[in-house]
Amino acid sequence: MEQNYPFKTIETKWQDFWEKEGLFQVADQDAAQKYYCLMMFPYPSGTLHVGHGRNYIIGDAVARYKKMRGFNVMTPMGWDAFGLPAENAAIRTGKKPRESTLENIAIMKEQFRDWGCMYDWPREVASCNPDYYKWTQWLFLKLYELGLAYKKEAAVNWDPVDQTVLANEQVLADGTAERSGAVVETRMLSQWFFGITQYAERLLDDLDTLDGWPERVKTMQKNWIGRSEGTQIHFDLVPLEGEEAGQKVSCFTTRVDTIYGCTYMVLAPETGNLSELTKGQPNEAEIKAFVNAAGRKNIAERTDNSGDKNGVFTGRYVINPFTGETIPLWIADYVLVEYGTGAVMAVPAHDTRDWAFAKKYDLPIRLSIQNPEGSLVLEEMTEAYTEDGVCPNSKSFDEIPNREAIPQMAEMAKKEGFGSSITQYKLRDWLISRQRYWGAPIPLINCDACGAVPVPDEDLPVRLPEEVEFKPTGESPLKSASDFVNCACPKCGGAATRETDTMDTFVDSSWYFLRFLSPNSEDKIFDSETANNWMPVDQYIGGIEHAILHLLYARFFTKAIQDMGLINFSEPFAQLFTQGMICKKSEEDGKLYKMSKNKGNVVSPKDLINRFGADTVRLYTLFIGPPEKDAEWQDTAVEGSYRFLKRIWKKLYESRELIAQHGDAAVDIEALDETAKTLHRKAHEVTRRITKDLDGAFHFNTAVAQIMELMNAVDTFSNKSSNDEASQIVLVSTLRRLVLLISPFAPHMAEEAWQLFDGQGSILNASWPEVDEAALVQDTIHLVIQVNGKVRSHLDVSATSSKEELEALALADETTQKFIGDKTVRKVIVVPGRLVNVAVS
Ligand code: ANZ
Ligand code: ZN
Repeated sequence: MEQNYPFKTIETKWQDFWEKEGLFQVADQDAAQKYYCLMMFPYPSGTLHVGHGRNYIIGDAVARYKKMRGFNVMTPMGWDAFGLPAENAAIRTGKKPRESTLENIAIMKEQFRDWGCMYDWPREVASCNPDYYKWTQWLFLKLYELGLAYKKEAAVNWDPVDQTVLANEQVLADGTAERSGAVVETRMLSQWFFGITQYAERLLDDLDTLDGWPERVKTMQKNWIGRSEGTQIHFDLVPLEGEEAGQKVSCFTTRVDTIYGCTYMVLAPETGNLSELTKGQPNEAEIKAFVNAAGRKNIAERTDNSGDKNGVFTGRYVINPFTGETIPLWIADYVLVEYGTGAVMAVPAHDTRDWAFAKKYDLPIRLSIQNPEGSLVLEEMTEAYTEDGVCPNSKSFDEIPNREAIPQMAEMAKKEGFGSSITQYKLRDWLISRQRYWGAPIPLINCDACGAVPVPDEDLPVRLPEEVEFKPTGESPLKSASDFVNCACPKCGGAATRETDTMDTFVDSSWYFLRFLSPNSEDKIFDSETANNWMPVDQYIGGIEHAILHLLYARFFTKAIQDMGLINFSEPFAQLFTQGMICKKSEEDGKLYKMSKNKGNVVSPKDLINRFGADTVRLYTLFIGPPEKDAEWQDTAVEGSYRFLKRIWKKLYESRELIAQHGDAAVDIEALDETAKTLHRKAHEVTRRITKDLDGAFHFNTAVAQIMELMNAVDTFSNKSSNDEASQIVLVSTLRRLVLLISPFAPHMAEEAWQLFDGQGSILNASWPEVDEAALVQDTIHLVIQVNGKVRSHLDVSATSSKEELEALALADETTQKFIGDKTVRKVIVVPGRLVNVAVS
């Protein structure tokens, strides 16, 4: 053993060892006592900073801990390797996306190794490899067969910077693109969708079964799915001369109770048959111009309650089926074509947006809810009344409390055939086609004779052509790759063309956890039995930014794959942990920002690992604060972790002969003096607390603090110990325990130290230390004695002393007596087990 903590040699040595021994490799058949520990697989963006490291270091600590607890830990790693950055770089530099992606993967793999993060590398997958995306395409075709993948003309989010459409999930609340930051526009385009809405109810209901998920994430998903109970009402369209009667305009409302106050109806600008509907109207040109302008605005802008509402009259009328009244039909930009039926029965008296619109365009307003006091007067209202009340002006429902009116009115609509109760979801189908190159090609062929024809299974994968030109035209290079585009129709053999859209990369990451279980399977996507045995993932770890997108899609895929009969479970992730972000002060403005290249506040792990070692970086990362919270990285504090590890090392070095002598000799509690007993008790107390910290929760920071306390106790002991054999054995046993306890956090040092005790093999194969209840029994306690709130004396007293005994002992104490002097004792406060305060005056 070297005297000075030789972290460099140790770390290289053990990283080689772990790799050679494949210590984190599990076999398919090890699923009994399984623990599937998964970190979200990263996008290979290049070099990782210490902020990224948090996720992996947490995961590695969990995996190591669980392995020592006797679990068969499955902890695979791979690459979410398709995506725009590599393609954008290709446009800038000409370097092929595959090349730069593979380079980045190599760099990041090295970084994982440098951190001491161990994975089951033989299970590695990269979503950009043909043997992976073959199965992404295969899944697409299965969904297509089931009617869950389809193409439709739709109002879509268009990102003018990245030149591609985006899923709703990829557009932020302020209407900008999550990735490029561009203001997103609305366009009508023919696109591929996955029918996630068919799973809306299950995705919502099953959230209740996810006890191991943070409430916050479940709430976000719930809101995103957005279940709404309401009524669908069909209004008759008043026919123009020569037009057929019987056309209907349907709307979705959650407030059918207000229908007697509906004074007009509004359509979304993107309504399909709008031009037909408004053909020949005197203001036809104005309508066209309005529709175009609305398309250039984004959804957030259009639906914002406080924003300006714009519209135009269609020249047409509909009939309110409840009142029989003829009311005008308008178009307004606050109505979304994608929600409900894309039409709204406007009730300006009771809906804020309708109120603003009616005021602006001077449309009639009628009260249909009266407040409980009966004090609402239309002429005096300055805004919509959106609360509950009773229904005035409502014919047979007159004066009924409005909440009771809702089911009754829906019932009537149903009976009369002009409506029904329905459940509506905010969730939209998942738009998956991207007009970009670096993704999995959609495996369909368009034939003039046969229409859309799926690529036969035996022809998968549809490979991405590698020799394409990357030009800043905003068009996918696939479009101009004629070898790729032109093909024979699998059905009739005639000339046909391939789809040139690729799939959203979230498709790739929606099923990778299943591929990890059968990474080399060539003839099927994965082995069902293996999947059933190993799934669900026991612990999933990743960023909160994936609370909606990735996690919802992965849940959807799991359910769809279950419905294909390939698996017998319906949720992929039993426990979810979302770590907080590492922030750092920016050099520019001194403010705290999430660590990122853009902010110029990135700390590279490389320099730190060179100076202090990986164990220091790991320990600091885990100690920095509660892992679910954001934390500030402080370079100077890293040294603190380094000093702590050096201190442990020094102690081990000084004790090397004792360790050699006593190895794992058992502690005989009866033989211990008080000092030795105290250390022994501390070691077991700390074990109990750390185990608790790691089992239920992810309290790494308090676990590390416990280890520091234990180390303090070791030092105190060394100064006071009587150094008899029993005391030596306690010291060795405590050090042994400390090494085991710190091993998930500082594994390299722990492995090296373990050799002192054991002489061979990995500490990962050792058992996590047990807690001996007998060691915890405390027969003396340390009593603090205060006089008038100031600490004046200490006493070691029997742990079973009663309050009265403690009071008596304190007052009898000589030092205490000295401080009381000739003053009078007014009051004695006893905190059992800890403290006595004597108040005198
Ligand atoms: C009449 C009404 C009266 C409404 C009233 C509200 C208050 P949630 O709860 O989010 O589901 N709506 C329906 N489809 C719409 C669309 N495509 N674009 C914009 N708004 C739409 O909201 C349902 C309510 O949102 C519906 O109930 C409808 O307005 C509006 F005093 O109908 B309501
Ligand atoms: Zn054909």
